[in-house]
Amino acid sequence: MTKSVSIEPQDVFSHDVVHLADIPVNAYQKTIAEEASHYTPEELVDIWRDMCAIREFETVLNELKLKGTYRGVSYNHGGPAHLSIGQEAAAVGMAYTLTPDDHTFGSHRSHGEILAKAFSSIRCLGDDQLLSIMRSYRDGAVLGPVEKGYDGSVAGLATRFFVYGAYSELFARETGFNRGLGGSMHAFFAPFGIYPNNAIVGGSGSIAPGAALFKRVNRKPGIVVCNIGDASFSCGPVWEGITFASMDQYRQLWDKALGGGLPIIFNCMDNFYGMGGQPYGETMGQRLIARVGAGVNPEQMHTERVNGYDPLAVIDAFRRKKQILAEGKGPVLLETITYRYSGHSPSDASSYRTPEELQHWQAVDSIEAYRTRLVEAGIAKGEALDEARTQAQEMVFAMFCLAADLEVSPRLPMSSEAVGSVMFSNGRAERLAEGTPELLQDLAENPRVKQIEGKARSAFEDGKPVPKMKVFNIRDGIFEAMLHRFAIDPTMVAFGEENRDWGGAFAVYRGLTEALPYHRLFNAPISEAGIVGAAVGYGIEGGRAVAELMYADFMGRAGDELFNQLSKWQAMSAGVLNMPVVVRISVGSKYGAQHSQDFSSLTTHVPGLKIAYPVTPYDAKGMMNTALAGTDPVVFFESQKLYDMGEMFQPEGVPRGYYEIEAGAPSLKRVGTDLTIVTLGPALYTAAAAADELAERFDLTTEIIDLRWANPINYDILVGSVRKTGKVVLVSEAVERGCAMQTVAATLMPLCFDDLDGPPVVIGSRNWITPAPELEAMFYPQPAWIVDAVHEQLLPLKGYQPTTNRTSGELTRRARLGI
Ligand SMILES: Cc1ncc(C[n+]2csc(CCOP(=O)(O)OP(=O)(O)O)c2C)c(N)n1
Ligand SMILES: [Mg+2]
Repeated sequence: MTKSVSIEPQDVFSHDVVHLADIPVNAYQKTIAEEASHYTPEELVDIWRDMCAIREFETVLNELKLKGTYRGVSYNHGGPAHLSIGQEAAAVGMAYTLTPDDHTFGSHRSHGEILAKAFSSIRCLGDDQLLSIMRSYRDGAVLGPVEKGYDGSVAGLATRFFVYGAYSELFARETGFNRGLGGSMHAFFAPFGIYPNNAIVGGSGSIAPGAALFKRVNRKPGIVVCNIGDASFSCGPVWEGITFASMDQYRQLWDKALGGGLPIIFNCMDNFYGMGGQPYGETMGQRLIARVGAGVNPEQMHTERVNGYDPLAVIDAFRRKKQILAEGKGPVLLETITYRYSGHSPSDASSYRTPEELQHWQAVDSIEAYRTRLVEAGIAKGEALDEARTQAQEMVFAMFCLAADLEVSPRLPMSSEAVGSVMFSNGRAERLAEGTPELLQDLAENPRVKQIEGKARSAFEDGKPVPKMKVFNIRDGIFEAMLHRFAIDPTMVAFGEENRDWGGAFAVYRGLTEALPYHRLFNAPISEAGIVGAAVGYGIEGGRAVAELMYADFMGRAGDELFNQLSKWQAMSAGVLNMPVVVRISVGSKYGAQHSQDFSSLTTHVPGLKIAYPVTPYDAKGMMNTALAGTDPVVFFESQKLYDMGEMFQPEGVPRGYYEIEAGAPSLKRVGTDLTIVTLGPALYTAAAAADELAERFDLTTEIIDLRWANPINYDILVGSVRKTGKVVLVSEAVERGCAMQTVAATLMPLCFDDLDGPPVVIGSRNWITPAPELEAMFYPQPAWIVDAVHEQLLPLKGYQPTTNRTSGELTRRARLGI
C-alpha cells in the first residue's frame, strides 16, 4: 500500500517562516480566594496533609540514613534513599486531579509521587473498592499487619496500608508491594494507578508512551504521566519516547474514534540538579526544559513551565493539560519547577551548591508557604493545620515502626527460591482481553494467505527441491503464527521500523498491512529504545506487543530497554506484572561489521529473557506460536540468510494448523552414534554439511541437535546424546569468546563427565568484526572448521589434512592477543 500523505515539491519549496508560539512561564498567579470554586476547605486541607505526610516519610529515611535512628527507633536501612524533601508540592499537585485510571510512571526519586498518587486515588475510591483492593492484593499480605487493632475509617486504613507497603518495599520485606524485590527506586502499586518507577535515569521516558499507546489502542480511560527529572532530558531514550509519543499518524492516519494523540504528560520534575551536575547553566543548553517542546510538533507539546512550589499552580496545570489530552491533542510537556533540600542520596555532601542557595529555597518552603496562605485566606486555623500535620506524622511514624519490625515484617528467607520463582511467569493466555480483534478483511481473502495457500510445505517434493518462490519458508512460518494470534487477541499490536507498507524490514509482514488497521500494525520512528520501551510499557499495562529491531547490531540502541526493562519487570514486581512482549530481531549478513553480528549471546546473558532462535520454518512457526501464547518476554532472533529456507527436517513439512514448540526444548535434527553436534542459529546447516563430510569420508554418523532456545534449555536430550556418542561440538555464529555455547559446554561437562572422550569443543565466529561478504567465510564457522575441530580435539581422522589451525598453541595465541 502506498502512503496517503504525499510529499510535493511545490509545497516543500515554497517560501515560509516558522513561528514559534510563546511558552508560558509561571503563568498561574491565582489567590486561594480566586480558586474557591475549585475546592472545598477540606480539600485544601487535604493538600496540606498530603504534603506533610510525604515530608515525614522522607524525613524518617533521611534521619535513618544519616544517624541510624529516628525518634528513638534505630534501623539500618541498607538500600538507597533518593529523597525529595522540598519537592512535596510538585508531587501532590501532579497527583491531585488524577484518578486510579490515570497511570503514573516515575524515577529513582519518586517516593513523594507515589504517596501523593496513592492519597489521591484513595480519595477517589469507595470503601468497598478499597477493601477489595487491599484484601486481594497479594492475598492480603500487605494489609494483615496494618489492620490489626485498627478501627478507624476505611480511607484511613488504606492510607496506612500504602505507607506501610511502601516502607516495607523499601526495607526489602515480604510485606512490601513486591515482596521487597523492587525496592526504593522501583516501588509501584498498580491498583492505585501507580506504575513502575525506574532506577535508570529517564527509563520511564521510553516506557510510559507504551502505556499511553495501550490506552489508545484498547480504548481505555485515563491518561499517563511520565515523571522524570531535568537531567534525564539529555537521555536519548527520553527523546525517543517523546518522538514516539508525538508521531503524526495518531491524528492523521489512525481511526479518529480512537481519540487522537497519545494521552501522555511528560512531567519534568525540574529541581535544577542531576546528582552534582547542573542541567541549568552547566550540562545542558536549553535553560528551560519546556523549550524542548518547541522542537517536537507544531503545538510545541502545549509546553509550559509551572511553579511547583505552589500545589495549586500544578493542579491548575494538570487540569488544563488533561483537557488537552481528552481532546486528542497530546502529548504534553510540563516543566514543574521544584527543589530538593535533601542530598541526591544521603552520602551527598552538597559540595556542588552553596548553603545560601539552599537557605533561599527553604525560606520559601512550599509546605510553610501553603500553610500561611490557608491561614490568611481563612480556610483553616493554624492550630488545626498543625494538628493535621501531627496526625499525619504519627501515622507515618507508626507505619515505619511496623515495617522496621522484623517480627511483623519479615524478609524473604535466605534459603528462599522466591526470586527464581518469579523470573518468569510461564503463563499461557489465548487472549489478553475479551472482545473481537479488529481486522480489515476476511483473512481468507488476504493476498499473502492466498499466496501461501499454494506453497509446498516442505523443501522437497518427490525427492526434488521445490523452487524458492513456491516453498513455504521461515517468513511464512512467522507470518502464519502472527496472523493467527492477531485474529484471536484484540490487544495484540506490532510495530517497528518499516513495519507497515514496507511489509516489515524483511518482508515477514507482507500482507499484514491489508489485514490490520493502523493502530495494530504501524511504523515507528527510527528509535530502537523508543520501540522496545513502548513495547515494555504496552506489556506492563497488560497488552501483547511485538516489536521489531531491524538488525541485531542495533540492540545497543535499545540496550537499557532490553537488558533492564523488558527482562526485569516481572521479577522486580515479584510476579505482579507480566511481560507478554516479543522482540523480533533479525540477524544480518553480507552488510559488514555493523549489520552482521549475531548478538544472541548478549541477551542470553541477561536474566529474565527467553531467547528463541529458530532456523527452520517448522520451528519458526511453532516457536512464534509459543511466544505469542505466553506471558514472558521473548527475544526472537531470525537469520536474514535463512528467511527463504524451506522445511528440510520435518518429514511431514510445516503443518497448516496451529501447534506450539515448548520453550527450552531442543530439536533432534539428525540421528547418529559417533559424534554430537549442538547448534544454535544458522550453524545447523553448517553442521549438517560437516556431518555429511564425516559420513562420506570417514563413515561416522553424527547426531545433530538444534538448541532452538538459548534460554531456557532442557538438557535431557543433549545429555542423552552426549552420553551415547562421548563427543560433542557446539557451534553457533556468535563470536566464540563468551558466547552462549560456552555456557552449554560448561554445563554439559559435569553432567556427562564420565562418558566424555574429550572436553566439549565450542566453535563460533572469529573474535573479529564481520568482514565484507566476499570474506565472510574466514569469519563465520564453516563445515571444514567443524571437521578440523573433530580431528584436532576429539577424534583423529585418518588421512585428514585440516585447513584451519585449531591447535592448543593457536587457541592460546589468539586468546593472548584478545582476538
Ligand atoms: C542511566 C543512568 N545514568 C546515571 C545514573 C546515576 N544517577 C542517578 S540519579 C542521577 C541524576 C538524575 O537527575 P535528574 O534526572 O534531574 O533527577 P533528580 O535526581 O534530580 O530527581 C544520576 C546521574 C542512573 N541511575 N542511570
Ligand atoms: Mg534533577
